[in-house]
Amino acid sequence: MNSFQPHSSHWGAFSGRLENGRLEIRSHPGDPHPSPLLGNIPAIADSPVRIRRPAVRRGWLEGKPGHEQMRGADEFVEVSWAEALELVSKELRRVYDVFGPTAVFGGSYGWSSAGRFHHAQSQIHRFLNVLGGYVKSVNTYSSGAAMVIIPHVLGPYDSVDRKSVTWDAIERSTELLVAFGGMAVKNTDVHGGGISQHVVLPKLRGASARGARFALISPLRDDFPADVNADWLPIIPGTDMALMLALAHVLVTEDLHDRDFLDRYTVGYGKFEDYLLGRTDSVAKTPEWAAKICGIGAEVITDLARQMARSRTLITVSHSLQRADYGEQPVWMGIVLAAMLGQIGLDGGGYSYSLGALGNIGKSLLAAPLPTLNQFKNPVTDFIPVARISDMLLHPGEEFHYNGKALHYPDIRLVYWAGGNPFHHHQDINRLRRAFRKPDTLIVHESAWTSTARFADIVLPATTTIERDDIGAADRDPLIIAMKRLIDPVGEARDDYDIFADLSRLLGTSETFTEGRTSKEWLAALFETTRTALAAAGHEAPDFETFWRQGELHLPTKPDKGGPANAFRQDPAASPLQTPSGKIEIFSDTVDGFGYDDCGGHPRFYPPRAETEDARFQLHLVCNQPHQRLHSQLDYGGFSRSTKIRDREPVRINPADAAARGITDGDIVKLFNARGSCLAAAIISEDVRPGVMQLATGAWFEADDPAAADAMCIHGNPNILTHDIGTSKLAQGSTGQLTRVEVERFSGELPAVRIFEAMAFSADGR
Ligand SMILES: Nc1nc2c(c(=O)[nH]1)N[C@H]1C(S)=C(S)[C@@H](COP(=O)(O)OP(=O)(O)OC[C@H]3O[C@@H](n4cnc5c(=O)[nH]c(N)nc54)[C@H](O)[C@@H]3O)O[C@H]1N2
Ligand SMILES: Nc1nc2c(c(=O)[nH]1)N[C@H]1C(S)=C(S)[C@@H](COP(=O)(O)OP(=O)(O)OC[C@H]3O[C@@H](n4cnc5c(=O)[nH]c(N)nc54)[C@H](O)[C@@H]3O)O[C@H]1N2
Ligand SMILES: [Mo]
Repeated sequence: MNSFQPHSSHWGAFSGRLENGRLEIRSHPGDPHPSPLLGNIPAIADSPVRIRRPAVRRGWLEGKPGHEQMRGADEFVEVSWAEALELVSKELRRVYDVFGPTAVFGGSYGWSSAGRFHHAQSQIHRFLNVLGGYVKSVNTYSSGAAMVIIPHVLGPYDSVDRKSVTWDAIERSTELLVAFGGMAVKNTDVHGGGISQHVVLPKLRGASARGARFALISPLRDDFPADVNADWLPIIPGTDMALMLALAHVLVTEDLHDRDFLDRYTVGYGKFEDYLLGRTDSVAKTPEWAAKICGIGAEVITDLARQMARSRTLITVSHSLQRADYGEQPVWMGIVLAAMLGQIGLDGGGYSYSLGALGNIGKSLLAAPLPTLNQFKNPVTDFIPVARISDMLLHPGEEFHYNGKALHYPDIRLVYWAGGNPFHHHQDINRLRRAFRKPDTLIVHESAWTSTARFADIVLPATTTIERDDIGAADRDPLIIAMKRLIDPVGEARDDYDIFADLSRLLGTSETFTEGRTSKEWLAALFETTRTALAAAGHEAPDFETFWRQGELHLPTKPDKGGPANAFRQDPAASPLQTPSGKIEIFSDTVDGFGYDDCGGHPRFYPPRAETEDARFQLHLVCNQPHQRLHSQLDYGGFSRSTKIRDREPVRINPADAAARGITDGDIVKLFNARGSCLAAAIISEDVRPGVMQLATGAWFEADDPAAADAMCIHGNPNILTHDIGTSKLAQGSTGQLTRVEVERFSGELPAVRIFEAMAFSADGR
């Protein structure tokens, strides 16, 4: 019998062993609430969709003019590693020599895998930096709007996000938790880098048992755990600003706002109040005004505002609220509401951004540095906000606005991706397909034939974590894990590091890139930073070999001092916030000075964008995170596939909307709007507000006709429907969470989903 070996993933620590050719997985014994996502892992070992050999797209290989138009519809030719590396290195050399590093897009956004050394993002950025740099992307799909607005009004994003109100404080002191966008436990299954203990559900239960109450503001009832009794306010998607303003309106008109707090800790409240009460635009933001917009009754709003003023109240705003048109506004307005309640910095009260979005947010900070690979410095200063990728590829040289600057899109010739899946994560896939047909060359490292790999010119097969040794560690997770190789590499798959090391040799940059180390030597070297820091602070500090033998190591945590908000509350002059005024900016002169028509000097309600008014498409589609996988990762895994119906991604619809369209449970339906369409399988559910449908992200995009300009996704990827417009000129964040659609029963012949099958290769024939 083989013994179970420790390992880790973004969705939990676990151990595994290969027994009679089958991969067996066990959750970590210290995890109180292990994630069902572990059920996706065994398929890694033998899925036909794994990439087994390097492959090159025929059109690219033959180099005929116009061959780019065949991207995504062409055949692939398998080649040897030697030939593949030769092709990649020559093409890199050509582009760097002829066009320079500003013609290389290496942003390569994506979650990659857990593991501190074989972290694909770190590896590709280090590799490209040594070669001369690359055009990068800034911010994330997760939090594109918040990362730009929060520093203007509350302080550096990191200090706000990382030092949020803790779960311990919530369990101890919160009386009312008002969750804009909810707190779906499925989201806390994951945390980037790893999570050895899933505590959110037990903590919520603990707070509930003490008598805390919860207000769930979401179009979906299951955005809060069912056994933690929350009041569900089923809001119309995209309208939280109206509700928040009305809550503020009640606080002012009933004199429930904390004037002393506003005077002492904030700037610009007066200008905001003029807007709130309608002195500047003749529209008072009353509960009656809001009710018509957000679908929550005026009495319910008034009552909630009163409860908020009476209780120790924590306001949370989810990532999802800002992954939408004008997403900066609700993030900012949540801060303003909390300031009006005057509880920022009190135990279990105030404001917390994105609490409940990821499993380690709200846990204690670590008192030791994590092992981290140095990516070196990127000499190129050109960048795009991450979700502007199609704009960049389609409109080289064109001007765009971002955070007070007018910038220009670079002219990209080569795109290199490792550890991300743009054909999962980006909006308006039909537009993305046009954009990805523009550059000369697209190189992708992948472990499986994802939709992105199928769109590439050169595909290099990468190992997954279970095929290599690594160190597992994550922000706010107290366990470092010896991630031991569980299976041999599948096919000819190689580690990203070894691929980049070989390419560096061909390109003459090997010494700098590898520093002369093998992977195992790198693990020991990276671990040493953490060991030294632990030893210096007098903590247990085993050497690498001992750690590797033991399988895991507990890291010390910092005592919970309540974060920066706490010190600020005690003495705002001695511990100012890192904003221009040192205070909470309810009005920001900086943002106002940018003069944007879509993000002004104080939070406000912007009417829906014109395209959402198209009378043909009036159902709201919520495109949220999937409960059955992490994004698109391991969509071919057992747990993810067990949730599909007739091989399609499930879409939920309210009974009234289904009945009006003659749709019954389990029907294959077609969702469509002006940008595209997809098939999905209907689940009829009262947990979805009327007028709203919900289709999770992550089903691998599969075109009905790969050559067609406007393809239909036959599998159920919502990004064929979402629009590709930034949140505002301030942040240019992704707005993928929400879109508008119509739906009908699909009556045509049902095309088979083939995206998880083995690729067919063309015989070489060159
Ligand atoms: N409509 C809509 N779209 C969204 C969202 C939404 O709410 N609505 N959410 C957005 C958000 S928040 C995010 S974070 C993004 C997520 O978007 P991504 O992070 O791009 O999604 P993943 O599926 O995690 O993609 C990671 C890819 O890396 C590969 N990979 C993993 N490990 C390795 C490795 O070691 N080496 C190599 N070479 N490859 C590896 C995996 O196989 C996978 O294909 O999606 C965004 N897209
Ligand atoms: N299981 C699992 N967990 C994950 C991920 C995953 O892929 N799988 N991805 C992780 C990542 S990268 C991130 S960034 C986080 C994302 O964290 P979030 O962005 O917060 O997560 P979502 O599930 O996209 O959205 C949460 C809920 O917000 C609600 N919502 C949508 N629009 C509105 C609105 O206009 N108003 C209100 N009030 N509510 C709205 C939806 O009902 C949705 O279920 O999740 C993380 N957690
Ligand atoms: Mo994310």
